[in-house]
Amino acid sequence: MIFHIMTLFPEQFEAFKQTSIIGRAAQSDLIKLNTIQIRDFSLDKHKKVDDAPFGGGAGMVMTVQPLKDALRSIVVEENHLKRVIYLSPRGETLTHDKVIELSTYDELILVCGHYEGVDQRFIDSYVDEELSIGDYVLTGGELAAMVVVDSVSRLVSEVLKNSDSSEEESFAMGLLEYPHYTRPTDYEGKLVPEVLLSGNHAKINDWRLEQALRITKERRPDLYETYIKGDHSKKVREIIKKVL
Ligand code: 9D3
Repeated sequence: MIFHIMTLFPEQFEAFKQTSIIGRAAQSDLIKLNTIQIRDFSLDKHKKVDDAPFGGGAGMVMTVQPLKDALRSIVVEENHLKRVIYLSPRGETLTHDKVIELSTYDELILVCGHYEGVDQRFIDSYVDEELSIGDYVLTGGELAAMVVVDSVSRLVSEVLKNSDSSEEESFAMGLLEYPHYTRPTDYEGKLVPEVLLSGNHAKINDWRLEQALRITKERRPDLYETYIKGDHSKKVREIIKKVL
């Protein structure tokens, strides 16, 4: 998968490139991260990329020309399925299902806005969808783009590893995770639950499901209600009844 990131701050992606799972996956050619400095495409003599909003108001708006030319400079491989995404507080919120959907593209073009945003005509002409990462205010789209790259690329790497761990995962399964323990068995008098030391894997799985149900019921009653309404085996229904 290839991620093209259009940004005024490509340097923000340097550490991310080297240390994230892309850092490792990129070695294996599974994931490529390509940053594009939007300012390089400004035809203005001072390399200006923004201007005052028509109609007045605070802040500046990114102009169409550098964005359009930066986008046109991106070469997408033949037969590759691509999608242009503008990171924006007005976008649909990123969820696990959306991450799965995005993982089906070959190339994602992520446009990071700054200032008050970009000229609406760029969005109307070139953007396939707008994405937000949640209801809080960031200073620009860069961190949001890194969230998209991280979540999508780890899924892509995992699928190609053919690992089943994604099915076990909380948002895939619809439950929050059970608690984890490692050495030592006694930390300042706080002991590891005995069942985890028993070696009885059927019992351990039941215990973990019960814990996951309890924590989900307490912290995410919305996820809990959806989960218990679903279809389950006799064993799982038994554990649900115990937690109810
Ligand atoms: C004054 C109105 N503001 C809208 C809430 C203006 C504004 C705030 C922050 C315009 C742009 C931004 C920068 N944010 C992003 O680019 C952004 C973002 C976010 O702020 N929250 C969650 N997801 C995203 S994705 C891109």
